[in-house]
Amino acid sequence: MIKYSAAVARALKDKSPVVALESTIITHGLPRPKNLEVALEVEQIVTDAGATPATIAIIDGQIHIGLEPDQLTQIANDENILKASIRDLAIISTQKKSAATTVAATSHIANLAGISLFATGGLGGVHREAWQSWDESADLLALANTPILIVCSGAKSILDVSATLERLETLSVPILGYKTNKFPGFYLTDSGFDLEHRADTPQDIAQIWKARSDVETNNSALIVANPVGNQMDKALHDQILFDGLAKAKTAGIIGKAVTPFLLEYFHSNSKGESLRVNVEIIKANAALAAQIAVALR
Ligand code: PSU
Ligand code: MN
Repeated sequence: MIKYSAAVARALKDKSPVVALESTIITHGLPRPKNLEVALEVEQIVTDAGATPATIAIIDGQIHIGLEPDQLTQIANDENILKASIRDLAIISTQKKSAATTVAATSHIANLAGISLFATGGLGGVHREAWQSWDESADLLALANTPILIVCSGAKSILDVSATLERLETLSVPILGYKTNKFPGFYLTDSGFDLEHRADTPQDIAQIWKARSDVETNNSALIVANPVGNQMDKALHDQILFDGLAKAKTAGIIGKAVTPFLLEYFHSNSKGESLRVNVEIIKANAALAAQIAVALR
């Protein structure tokens, strides 16, 4: 079912460090044509840090782990590419469609391949007003059920972060702040919520990851939350979020379209600031994931 790129196949065979990268961020999270440029740069960052990048996507029904540059170009330029979560995988592959994979689907596929490191921007979680909409990302259940070490910059700030943290606690998904005791806020350094645990080196994180099997708590993800260095202006962030949420409501945006709609709203209204931060966090998270992968050897 899975096709590996030559580089990823070799790395897995040699048991050398591999970092999974998701594709929804490329196709539904960043504007074209910048998305392709960023995707290529992120792969280079992983390579420079001593690991092999494994971008995951489905092309014409084939699940790929590791994309060649022409395949990356194809998905980045495809305006009609689907957004696949775990439940979509068998359908999309059988029907020979193309799709980018979310955090949930990427984690699932990476785990199938025995890849334990994964870098993304911000996790999905509980949406605002979820008590009415019931909109909760499938990322949460995937994190509860998939042994993957995921480096991110917290949950997306478009979400109800408080509720997302409560759900992660219920689902027994551990969170480590990287050099911080604050849960990062995606576009913002600090979401306003404290974290109980932190780690300050890739080596310390690798040690915790390994220790999980000793106490049999290795069935879930381990979240490493890495805050952005230079955050978006808070007032600008809050204003765009307020306007975007109202726009999404009047436009009747629901389901899997909500997150891409709001991210696009940010990118179109922040004069490049949300894009700058989104790119910065993806790069920093990819670098840290590669360092942890190297430390795990
Ligand atoms: N992080 C980003 N940009 C993104 C995403 C994460 O910086 O576009 C994607 C991930 O694929 C994540 C998805 O799984 O957004 C969440 O979508 P939803 O809320 O529909 O579950
Ligand atoms: Mn949703």
